[in-house]
Amino acid sequence: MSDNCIFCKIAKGEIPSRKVYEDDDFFAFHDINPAAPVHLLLIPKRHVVSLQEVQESDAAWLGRMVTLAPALARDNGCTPGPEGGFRVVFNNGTEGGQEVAHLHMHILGGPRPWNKRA
Ligand code: DGP
Repeated sequence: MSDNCIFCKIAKGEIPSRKVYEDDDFFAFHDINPAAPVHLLLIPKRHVVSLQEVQESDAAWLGRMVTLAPALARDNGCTPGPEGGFRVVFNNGTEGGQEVAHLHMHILGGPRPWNKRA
């Protein structure tokens, strides 16, 4: 955890959020500025800045993070199956469009049309 990180504070419950999921390692909540009918953020509780910092030893928890996405999408309003689906986005670093310096997966979905920003 990092003391000055807004997403660490959200994961600890120090800043309120619309939580949709929590376990020992991950926390998921609604994005405050949604770019789609469903716009969730899935974060690791450990403070990792971006994918630029991860190493091969992080593969297991990163893999688990990816496998959480479909259930979170389905359970929060994304249409399952090939006619539905969802988008995942990781922004990494300033040129990658990252504003919050704590690794997060955007999970976006719901009926089109919606803004592709994330
Ligand atoms: P990114 O540009 O990838 O770093 O996206 C950060 C996202 O985090 C952005 O879509 C807005 C969202 N966000 C920032 N601050 C808060 C907050 O305090 N609460 C919630 N729920 N979302 C936030």
